[in-house]
Amino acid sequence: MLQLERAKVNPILVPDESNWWESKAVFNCSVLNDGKTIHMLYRAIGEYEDYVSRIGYASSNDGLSFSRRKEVAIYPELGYERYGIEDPRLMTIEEKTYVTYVVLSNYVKNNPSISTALAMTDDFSHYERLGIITIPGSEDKDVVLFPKFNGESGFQRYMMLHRPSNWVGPQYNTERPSIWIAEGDSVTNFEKHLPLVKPEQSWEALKIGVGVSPIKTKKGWLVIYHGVSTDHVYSAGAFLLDLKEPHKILGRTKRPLLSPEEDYEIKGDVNNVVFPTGACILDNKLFVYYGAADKVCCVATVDLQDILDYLLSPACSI
Ligand code: BMA
Repeated sequence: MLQLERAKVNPILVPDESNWWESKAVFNCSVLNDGKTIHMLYRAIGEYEDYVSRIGYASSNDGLSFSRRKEVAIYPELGYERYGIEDPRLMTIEEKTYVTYVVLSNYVKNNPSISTALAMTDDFSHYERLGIITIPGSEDKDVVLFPKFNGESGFQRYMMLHRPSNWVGPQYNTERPSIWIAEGDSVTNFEKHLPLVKPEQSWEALKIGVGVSPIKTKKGWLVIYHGVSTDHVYSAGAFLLDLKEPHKILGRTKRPLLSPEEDYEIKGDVNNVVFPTGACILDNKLFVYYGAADKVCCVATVDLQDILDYLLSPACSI
């Protein structure tokens, strides 16, 4: 059974009490490796009363040691962002850097409805808002876009994975919040939504959601995701999609690759959470970045070839 190996230096980012907006919690970090620098965006909490999230920026040369910028990278600015911006996920599409992030329509404690927005950046300092990209009322988060997609016909399409929590029941052909796939003619306009991956095992029985933007490998699109059990334990798993026909699942982990075990994953602002939100490849190793217990940022690694072989082997489904 394959497992991700936690970095010895975990947690790699902890709250900074001297910086108000990230003084209580820093978690759910996403990364982008541009070949020179590993850029990171992470969710930050500076107070518990309203629990409004902001997004911070850090960078690294080795994927383990990150230096942070003092200023907030993205703060709630527009009307639809007012109650917090959460869980940034970075991706490159046609050489441009995008970030999806969750936006709330009300304070966390007032049971807000949830959407996901998209922004674009050239420098990780300025973020051009492209608006909400999910369907109103779908309670949609865990949204990532594919890097670039050439379909069977060679026709260029944009593809998205998302998790609309409200799309459950017979009319949606899924009993639990599932990972959906959609196609679009631009990065902001998606259609042809279909359920792709549904909860199957006990560790993911309550709901599942994608963690990181699909990683293009020789064997297929590698996707890391999270699953939540009925007792609210968050774990990480993976699946592999066909390169040309991403609606085809080539392999999927039956058991989690990482579950809460360490103190920093078991105890925090929300206990028992391993929430993968970022990944990059360094020296043929897959670095998976995750939020632990909604409190700190961590990383765990696996040999890229090993995880691909595993996903394509019978061992994966035992
Ligand atoms: C999800 C999101 C994440 C969070 C996780 C565990 O629904 O809100 O930001 O890390 O729950 O609490």
